[in-house]
Amino acid sequence: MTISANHAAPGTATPDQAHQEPPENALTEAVKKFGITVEDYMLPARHLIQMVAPDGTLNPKDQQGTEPGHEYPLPGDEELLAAYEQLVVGRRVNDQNSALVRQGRMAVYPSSHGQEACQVAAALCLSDGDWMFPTYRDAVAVMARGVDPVQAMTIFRGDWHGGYDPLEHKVGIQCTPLTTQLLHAVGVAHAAKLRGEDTVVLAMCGDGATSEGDFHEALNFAAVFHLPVIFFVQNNKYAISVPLAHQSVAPSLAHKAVGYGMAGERVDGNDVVALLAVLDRGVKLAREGSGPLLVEAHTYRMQAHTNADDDTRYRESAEVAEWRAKDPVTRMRTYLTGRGLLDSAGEERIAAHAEAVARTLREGLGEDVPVDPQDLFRHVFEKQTPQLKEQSAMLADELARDAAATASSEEAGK
Ligand SMILES: Cc1ncc(C[n+]2csc(CCOP(=O)(O)OP(=O)(O)O)c2C)c(N)n1
Ligand SMILES: [Mg+2]
Repeated sequence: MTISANHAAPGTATPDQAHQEPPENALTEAVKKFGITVEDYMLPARHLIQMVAPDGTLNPKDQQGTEPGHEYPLPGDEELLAAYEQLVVGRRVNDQNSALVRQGRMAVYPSSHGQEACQVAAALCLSDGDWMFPTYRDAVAVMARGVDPVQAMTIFRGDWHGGYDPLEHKVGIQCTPLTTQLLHAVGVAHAAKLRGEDTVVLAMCGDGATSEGDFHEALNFAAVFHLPVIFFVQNNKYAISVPLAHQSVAPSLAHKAVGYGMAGERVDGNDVVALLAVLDRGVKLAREGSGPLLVEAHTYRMQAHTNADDDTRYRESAEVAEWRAKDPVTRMRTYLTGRGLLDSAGEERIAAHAEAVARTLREGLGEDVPVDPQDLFRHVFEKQTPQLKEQSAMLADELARDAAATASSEEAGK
């Protein structure tokens, strides 16, 4: 039987219809032009999609992904140069933030060092009206989407709810509770579809997050309601200290898509060219109505989970070294230089831009922000609940008593 992702809203089929083949839809239409079955379209290509090899050379056409329905055009030069600039900025920002943590200017930073190609492609594949739903590790993607760098990093200082306005930028708040953002993403896509808007939503998560219950609910809902969502999974091989093999035995994370009735694809997550090729086409098809897509990017978390983690306790340095040779930034630099698209003047300009962003972060995050503890209770609900009012009053009382005690001990010490 042919699998089809076309679905009427649940409960609308009559008993007779339940035994019929689902009607054709935009996905079956899209698949027709590839000349393959829907099953073959949904299954990931047999090999990872890779366009530029780790040594920076373009793969021969027959090695870029040749199966029908899994061929991707090379992105344009302008997009590739913009991506390279963001890669360099992203790397500099990751390293600057790690230094700010050591200086006590940031509480915590989950670095995406090594994953910058995923971060950049996630932002560049979207149009202005689209939405992005990031995790705690996706600050570079948030920045590449256009959020002010200091605002994007404020959450890691722990002194304010988020730092930026999600509505203004169409970027959800970076979620730490795993996979909650996928449900937010699906909700926004559903609302946009009901309103007849052509918004595409990119929902990000890690490999570990694919074992969460919310992952299942989000994917199933998106497939059943045929929503324009790209689930973008950065498989960086670890969920803190747990390697992927200890929490999933699926043939690949991209294969999980097929069980929900959506397409899955595996991409070299350190090859920004391949990522852009796959995501650009995914966004285009989703906008045209072909439903959700899961893209699994194979990458590697080069540093510890956060500054609170010691990765030498659970992985070998040889493994990290192996991935250093697949670095996304040097790969792209070699590729663009080899094609004559990047010269030393271009490099210098981009490096100066990256340095300016790092300076902005040092200055912006170096300032101490006065914190009002009552902010804990503001912006939670439109109208404060009785419980929040009670808690707010308790906190005010406690702070007043603390202040009185401090004042009297200072008086006694005079
Ligand atoms: C619901 C929930 N359960 C557990 C945690 C604790 N936790 C934080 S990060 C993490 C690992 C997530 O791994 P992965 O999804 O692979 O993302 P990565 O950190 O590798 O980017 C866990 C278990 C959490 N934040 N939320
Ligand atoms: Mg992970």
